[in-house]
Amino acid sequence: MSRILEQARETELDVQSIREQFPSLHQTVRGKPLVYLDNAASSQRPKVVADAVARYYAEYASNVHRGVHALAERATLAYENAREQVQRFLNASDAREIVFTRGTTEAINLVARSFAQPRLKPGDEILVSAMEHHSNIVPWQLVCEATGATLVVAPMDDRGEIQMDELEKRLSPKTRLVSVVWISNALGTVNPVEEIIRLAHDRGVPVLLDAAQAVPHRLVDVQALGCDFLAFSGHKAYAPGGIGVLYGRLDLLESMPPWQGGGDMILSVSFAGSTYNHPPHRFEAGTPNVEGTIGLGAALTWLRGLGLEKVERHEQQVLDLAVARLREISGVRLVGDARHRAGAISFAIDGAHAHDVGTVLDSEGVAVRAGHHCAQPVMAHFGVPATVRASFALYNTESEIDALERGIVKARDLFS
Ligand code: C6P
Repeated sequence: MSRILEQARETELDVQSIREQFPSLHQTVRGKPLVYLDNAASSQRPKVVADAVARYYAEYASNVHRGVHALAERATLAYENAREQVQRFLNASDAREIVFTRGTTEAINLVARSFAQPRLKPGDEILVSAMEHHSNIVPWQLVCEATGATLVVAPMDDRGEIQMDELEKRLSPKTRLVSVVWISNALGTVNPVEEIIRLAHDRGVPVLLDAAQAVPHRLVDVQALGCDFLAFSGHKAYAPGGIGVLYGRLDLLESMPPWQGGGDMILSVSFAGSTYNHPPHRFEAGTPNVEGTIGLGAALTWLRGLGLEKVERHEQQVLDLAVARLREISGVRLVGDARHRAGAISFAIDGAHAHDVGTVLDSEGVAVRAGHHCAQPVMAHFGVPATVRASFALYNTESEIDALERGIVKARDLFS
């Protein structure tokens, strides 16, 4: 092989061999080969993750941090090893900065209840953007109701980009936290999070990043970013369901009270009062999702091993092709047109409801999501009740975009 060809291979993702690692991709749906484009909701899982979970069930299913027997010891080691795998994936400086949660939603609620609520007083402000997922809106509304603080929203423009000058204007002496989505699940917009963090930190305001749609698609380095909190879910990043992560700066986690009480989060308990464990255990009350954490560690180690720059480059090619094809289909309108986009595209077909389009695509074996994507304020901004969303993962191919295009043309011809 020539050196040039060899170099090209090294910088490219070997998508075919990756697809071999996903048994679920090799099936027919409604008589057609499956084209799975609902990755922003949940990705498919590689064999390496299923194997790691199966090994736990077959060999050492047990509780953690409790038993003294061999199986419990092995489960505890695997659980804490998964924490270190997540630490390495995020380049966090300390494994104690990794708190296991049920997902992004629980991670944001944890920060809202344990970090924000005790600090907020009437008149204080939490700043979010107009393109947040409901799980980065409602937890803040709940703490605002409880404390008299106000939720402030940085608007977006008609491309679906945050208006940065407006965001800056809304960073006031009353702002106590900025909580923004890195990549929008509804539009695919990639937000300038480095700049948002800089603007907030210049004013001494901490930042939480909702990285649910970023972690599966790009290199995440919490030290380079300098964010104070970061949340993501396993099931969108090739890992099991019901497991997610809150990264938090250690000094902040140490300053936060527990938000749920139970086993494992205590140092001592008596009826006179209890003392609390240190982070991260302080925030992990009760028996955790042991198999989920083991699967998460396996998934992130596998993903990192593939090379996230390669993953990002491949997915960008697939997404750019999808955008170019959709632009050429008359009667189809992209919803959101951000200059930096990753992971997902949203669109509407004139005269057709999103759910009907989704059903036609499903009949062609193409799995997409149709609806408001848990981002109703985004739908309201664009004046639509719902969109069709195609969202991509590292195993999607350019020929799958052909299938998407054929399905969309079929739906357009049927409904218009
Ligand atoms: N978005 C989607 O189809 P959970 O449900 O806790 O794993 O993740 C919540 C969440 C938070 N932020 C963003 C940006 C998200 O995309 C999601 C989940 C899925 O778009 C399900 S609504």
